Amino acid sequence: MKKRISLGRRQFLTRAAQLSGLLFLAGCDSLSQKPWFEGFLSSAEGVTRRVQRLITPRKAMAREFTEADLSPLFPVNGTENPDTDEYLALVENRFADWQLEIGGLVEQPARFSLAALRRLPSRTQITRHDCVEGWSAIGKWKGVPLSVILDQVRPHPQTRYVVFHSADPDEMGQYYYESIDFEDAYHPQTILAYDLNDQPLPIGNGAPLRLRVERQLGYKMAKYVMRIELVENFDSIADGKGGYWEDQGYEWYAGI
Ligand SMILES: Nc1nc2c(c(=O)[nH]1)N[C@H]1C(S)=C(S)[C@@H](COP(=O)(O)O)O[C@H]1N2
Ligand SMILES: [Mo]
Repeated sequence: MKKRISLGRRQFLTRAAQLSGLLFLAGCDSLSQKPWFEGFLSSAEGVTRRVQRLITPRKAMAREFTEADLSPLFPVNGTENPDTDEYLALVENRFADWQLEIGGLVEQPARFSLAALRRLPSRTQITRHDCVEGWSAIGKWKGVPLSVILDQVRPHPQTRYVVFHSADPDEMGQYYYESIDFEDAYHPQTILAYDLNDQPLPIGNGAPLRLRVERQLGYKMAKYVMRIELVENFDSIADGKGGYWEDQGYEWYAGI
């Protein structure tokens, strides 16, 4: 397993600055004028989420591309295979025994097999993925809108966040996790994807299910999603910052 190395906040900011520098050097005028770029810079500078929301309307759709724009190969980044006994057993049976579990502050906790998820309404979108490590790629994702799942489990009124728990632990035993708020959870492009480029999601890209939340940076898009938990706050989850990388200093709101 490729290890996830913590960058730390200083290094993260340096990377962010390098990335913006690279874009300028490359003469990416069109990129640098895009709202994601402003959002990225302002988040790196610690501008509050409220101000960020004034800059980038959250209801806006992320740009969608065409088949002709697809990257020849969608990269694998971070964990390449969770490599735990539990995960390897699921792979062995081609995820026939896998079930997505949804609980927390909901009226109707539920479990969905992969077949059940595939029977639900789906959305397909061709979007660009931007990683803070300095690469982007365009891929075609198909999956079930998160809103469809949320409607079935009926969140309690005090619920504020949706947390995604992944199958991959780091060398300290801390599992990857991420979270989004309800505004993003009900956004039409927020999907739980089971296909990439018309094929079942490869292990490297998060099989059998990964989150796509298209107006945010790559680290928000949890791969290997096993369990979804609805919460009012992050107090009881890991270091309480709402995500694996957030616990190490990354911004929680990674809007682009
Ligand atoms: N479970 C899990 N999800 C994850 C990661 C990871 O290491 N583990 N890496 C994140 C980062 S930083 C990026 S850029 C994307 C990479 O997705 P890809 O491997 O499909 O390119 O997944 C994100 N989601
Ligand atoms: Mo990333």
